[in-house]
Amino acid sequence: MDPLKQKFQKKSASVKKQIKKILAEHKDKKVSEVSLRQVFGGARGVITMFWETSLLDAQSGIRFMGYSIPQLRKKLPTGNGDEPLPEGLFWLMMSGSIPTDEEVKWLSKEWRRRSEIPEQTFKILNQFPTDTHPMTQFVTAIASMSTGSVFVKRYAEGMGKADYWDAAYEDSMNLIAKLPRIAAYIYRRSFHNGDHIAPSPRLDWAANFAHMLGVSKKKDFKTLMRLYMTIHADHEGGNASAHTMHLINSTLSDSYLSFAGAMGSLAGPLHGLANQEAIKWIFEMLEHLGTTKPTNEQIAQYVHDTIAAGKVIPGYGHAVLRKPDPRFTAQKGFAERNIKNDDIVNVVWQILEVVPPILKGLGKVKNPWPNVDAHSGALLVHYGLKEYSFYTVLFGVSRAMGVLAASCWSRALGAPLERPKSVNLKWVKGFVKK
Ligand code: CMX
Repeated sequence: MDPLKQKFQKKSASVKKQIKKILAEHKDKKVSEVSLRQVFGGARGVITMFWETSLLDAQSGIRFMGYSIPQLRKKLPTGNGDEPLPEGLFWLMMSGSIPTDEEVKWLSKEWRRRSEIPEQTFKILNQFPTDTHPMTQFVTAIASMSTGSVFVKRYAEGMGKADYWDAAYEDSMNLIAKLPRIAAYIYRRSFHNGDHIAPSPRLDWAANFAHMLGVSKKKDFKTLMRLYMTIHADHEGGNASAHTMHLINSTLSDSYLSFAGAMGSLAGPLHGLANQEAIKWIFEMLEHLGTTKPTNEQIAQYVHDTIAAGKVIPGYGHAVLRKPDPRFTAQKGFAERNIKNDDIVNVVWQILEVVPPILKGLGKVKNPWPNVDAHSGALLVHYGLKEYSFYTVLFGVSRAMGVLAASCWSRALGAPLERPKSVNLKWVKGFVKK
């Protein structure tokens, strides 16, 4: 058994035992009461799911296995730069402990070993017109690889429940290993005439991804990809992509089909596609104003016009967070350390001054602060990755680590089929009468 699988088996067995004990004593204690407002309002705040890999606090933001993003930047092994290797985060989410340099090196090597793409996936991708949205290509490519699912094969052979986690682990590792190559292939066929770049056998997972995208030879771009892949990985279980993954996977549908569904959720503009929408909105504003150096007053007017047109300001607001997103702050920190005098980055920082007071003034927006999607585009544009319809794919490659780690946890803990209750108007009227 490989070293990470061993650690996961031990850790998940211990968590399972603790949950059993807690449930034996407290299973009828209420964790949530649901109001009609929540039934009609997207189930905000209703606790219905167990998600071990990360927990979101409305004020302080995301913690992965208890560690905040600033703590991860200090504690996780880094690559050839000052940002953490995403391999380290995946190890942490599976084992609960910070890995050593050696353990992270092992995982980089293991993902390289598993990274070969089935031939049919390239063939299927090549059927798409090159102007097909990259997320449509990404979802299809992921689903096409389910033919290699270890879970499906072993289930057909009669695998018992106790082994589900082992098969889910194999599928998760295989899928994460393959995603950078798939994503880079989509990028190069869509925007660089199919001029593909072969993977490098020497690089870590995120640096190899940066290398295959081929937009910048700068060392900083590889460093940015390590940070980007780390901070987008997980945001507890209730966000739309994670929740979709959890729901589909609860039917014992394989990791590939479950993750393809999750990416369908990520592709909506209120969720992951907001990273495309945020930079598109900035470019449209600059074109409208005829300058790359707008004043705060000009930006404020454009914000008011956007809201008056019945649209949202992409990259701002959140369903849970009530403070600036630490993932935004981490990207701002990267820009402050590595990027000097970039017009688009400066505009992102001006928007940070202008937008929150305007959103606060509307009186209905619960969180006027920037989220993860407000900054990422400016960093990518700086390094030459300007084709913003691709940005949600980058988010998706990273998100795979969190939701697939969580799916291993679900199988190890014996999570059942998910099946909440819905009601109709007749039921609601009867309920209100009572
Ligand atoms: N610009 C303008 N209006 C906004 C807004 C924004 N950025 N954020 C919220 N609002 C509005 C809502 O549209 C809603 O208006 P109505 O009552 O007229 O429908 C009102 O304020 C209340 O919304 P809320 O309770 O504060 O926020 P929700 O939990 O309903 O929605 C979110 C959260 C993220 C969908 C919303 O803030 C939004 O649309 N933001 C812009 C899109 C975005 O950046 N999404 C990415 C989120 C992060 C991610 O998942 O990747």
